[in-house]
Amino acid sequence: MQLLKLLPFISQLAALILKATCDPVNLVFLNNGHSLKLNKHQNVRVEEVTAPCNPENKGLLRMANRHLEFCNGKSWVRLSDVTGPVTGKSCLDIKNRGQSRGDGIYRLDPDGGTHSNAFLAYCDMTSYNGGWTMCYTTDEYAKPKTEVKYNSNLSFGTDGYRTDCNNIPFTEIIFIDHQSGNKAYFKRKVNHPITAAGNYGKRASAYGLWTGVGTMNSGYTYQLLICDHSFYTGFFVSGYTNCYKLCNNWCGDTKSPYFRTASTNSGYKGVAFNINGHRSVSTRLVSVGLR
Ligand SMILES: [Ca+2]
Repeated sequence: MQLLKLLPFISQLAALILKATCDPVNLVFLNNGHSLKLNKHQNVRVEEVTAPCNPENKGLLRMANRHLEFCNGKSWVRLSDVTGPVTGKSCLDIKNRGQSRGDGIYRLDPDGGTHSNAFLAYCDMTSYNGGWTMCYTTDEYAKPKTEVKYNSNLSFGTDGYRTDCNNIPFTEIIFIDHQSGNKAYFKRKVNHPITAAGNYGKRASAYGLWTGVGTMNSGYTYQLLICDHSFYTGFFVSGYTNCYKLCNNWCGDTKSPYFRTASTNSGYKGVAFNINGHRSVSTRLVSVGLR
């Protein structure tokens, strides 16, 4: 009975903690199976208890060794292990530190220091050994310079997913075609990381040549554009045909494979994944990520 009395107070403390660390969590306050209305600014305390974790105590919270734990019906689980997303400078940083929990949402803080400017991002921790900070999913346009807000209602793999890739250092870029499941990534030949911030609009020669890996024509070396131009926005990879492209000048390259989202120009609509994109192509859902 004492445990049941504690439950609403315990739950509210958990709600406060979860609200501070992890937005997409909803808690329902229950006492004897009935939902409770709690007073504002109510003080709560979690105590160390000796209750067993069994199906009857599922959802119960306790303090143990100065950590908050909850009962999942079978065993006590430390809340810090399951709620607050892992934080790192990038998805690759999290992976390299051995803190990957697989594909999913993580908290990124590219400039380190205080985490007050950290944000949420989807990390692909499996494709080609993982560590990809996924920047956007779109079937048309994307503006990675300014569309940087993660929205939990637009999950990765659905049109509109976004996060802030501007300060993610990378030497590799991945394109995922959600229609076919095909993936391709490109590795900068000079193994020196760049960031999108400060590099928008440069001629592709600024980053040199890239090697393609995955489902693509291996007869090409590739080039990268990072664009925020009225003609084209977003990341853009295409073959190198003895000419480095600009965001609004694609070297008249009507042969090599393109990996791009839609141009605002009516002559270059659609989304290209491993087909020539110096023309309008069909629409398809793609994601782009960096590591
Ligand atoms: Ca920071």
